[in-house]
Order: sequence, then structure tokens, then C-alpha cells
Amino acid sequence: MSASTAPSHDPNCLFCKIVAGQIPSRKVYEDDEILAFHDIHPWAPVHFLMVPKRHIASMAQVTEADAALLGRMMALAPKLALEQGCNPYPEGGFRIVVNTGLEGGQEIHHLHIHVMGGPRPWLKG
Ligand code: DGP
Repeated sequence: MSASTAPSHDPNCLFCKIVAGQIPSRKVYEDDEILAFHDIHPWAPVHFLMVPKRHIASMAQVTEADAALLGRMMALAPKLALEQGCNPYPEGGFRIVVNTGLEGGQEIHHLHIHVMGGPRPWLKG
């Protein structure tokens, strides 16, 4: 599905409801196209999700028409990671994960980028 034909809002989608403010979230960042909020089940000291406000079901539906949006999300991730408490590269850092489809471990079918990082004292020698 291209950017032009993707529905902007799926009333049955959990993350569309978060985007619409119908379900509360701990917001990290918001602009016209992108919302970032803390993951409800964090796997790391810093763990937030970045979603396009427009409903795109997964990375499998992304087309070249979405390239600028995806690029903006990726460019924003390091800035937000630092703001949320990740340490700077190279000692610090973060992991970006985009689960896609059942076999890719995707549970919520609205494209989202996991950004995970934060202090891990046990890594220091
Ligand atoms: P995935 O497996 O990639 O689809 O991850 C979905 C993530 O969404 C998972 O880490 C938990 C998170 N999540 C599920 N429901 C909610 C919710 O209602 N609020 C927030 N903030 N996160 C949620």
C-alpha cells in the first residue's frame, strides 16, 4: 500500500488510538507525522516506540512514497535516545528494532520503531 492509499486512521488499531489520544501514553515526542512514546513493557532502561501518525500496518507495507517519513524517523531516533537518557556513542548507544509480521515478532500491527538503550553498568570493565 502506498502512502497515498494507506488509511490515515484504523479505528481498531491500538497505536492509532494512542495517536488520537483515545488511549493515554507517556509521550516522548510529537510532530505532524510522528509520535514517540514509552513502551508499556520496557526491555531496557530506555525503551520508547516511534510511530507514524498515519496508519501503516508494518514495514512490509512501506513503499518508496514513505521513504522521507521513515528517514525522518530514523534521523530523529538518536536525538530522542540521548534526550531520554541513553549515553552518547561510542560507550553509550541504543538498539533499533522493527518487528515485522508474525514471524518477525510483531504484535501491534501499526508500524513502530523500538528504540532501546540506557545505562548498563555491567558492561563497564
Ligand atoms: P511488537 O512486538 O514489536 O509489536 O511490540 C509492541 C510493543 O508495544 C510491546 O513492546 C509493548 C508495547 N505496547 C503494547 N500495548 C501498549 C500500550 O497500550 N501502550 C504502550 N505505551 N505500549 C504498548
